[in-house]
Amino acid sequence: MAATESPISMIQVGQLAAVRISAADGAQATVALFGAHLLSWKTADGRERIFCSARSALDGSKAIRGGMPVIFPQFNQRGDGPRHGFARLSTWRLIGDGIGSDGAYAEFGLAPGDVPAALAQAWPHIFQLRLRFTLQGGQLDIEFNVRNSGTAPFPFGVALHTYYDVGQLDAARVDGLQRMRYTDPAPASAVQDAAALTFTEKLDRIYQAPAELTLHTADAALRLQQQGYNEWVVWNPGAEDAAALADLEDDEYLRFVCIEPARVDQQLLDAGAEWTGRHSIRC
Ligand code: TA6
Repeated sequence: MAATESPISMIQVGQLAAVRISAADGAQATVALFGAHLLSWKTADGRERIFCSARSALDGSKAIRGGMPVIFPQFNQRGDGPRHGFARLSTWRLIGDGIGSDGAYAEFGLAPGDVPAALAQAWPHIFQLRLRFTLQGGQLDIEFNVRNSGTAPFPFGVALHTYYDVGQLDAARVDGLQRMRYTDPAPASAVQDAAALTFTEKLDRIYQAPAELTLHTADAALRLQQQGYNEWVVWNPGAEDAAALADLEDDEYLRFVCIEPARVDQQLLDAGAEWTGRHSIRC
């Protein structure tokens, strides 16, 4: 691909407009403008690394089930707005693309005018978000930036709620969490004894984060790194909760694990200040 050529093309997924980012070596990602939501990431060998439910809405009527939902400005119910925030329910703008030394990239932006008024009511602040996906070979980098463009501090939480396609859940394990403290939704905290985290039943944990961990799938190892965030959230709904989710096939929980760099509690960002979280996934 010539250096001047754009790495992106516009496509449609379901009823959603999406951006396909193609690196020169064959790596490819698809990002819906609705939510700036990563729907697919194929490493240069052509393998899909991301899970997206066959039953997901793809029409903007509700959040996409799978991929990489962008959680902002609140994690789950830790705020007064919609669960997991409005970013995954708003249509972002494509604000840039190109090819750099780290690979092909596309960048998306969200500002108050892009957010449906009813969703923004509980969090009426002046902000700018930028989200950049950069890919090449077996690596995907995601940079999230929030700027407070208003005149008063505001609180925010953030997470990249990534659904990894693990092939078979019983083959998945996560290394790097031994001796790490975690909470599940119940506030009590515990320390992980096991060297590896495996998935035998519903699991929903928030770990005080080491900077790096490794997800082993049926046939690959993915090194996950984060910078700027505070936690890793690890989630699989298990059989019972999966069956209660209308936008997930009953047996699809057997194919994915969510691992999310996160800042689960809302923290203040000063007027005029910005915050950047970096996440990199290497296969
Ligand atoms: O990140 C884990 C979590 O907060 C879980 O508690 C779980 O319910 C999940 O997110 C999915 O949330 P959603 O709103 O997408 O159904």
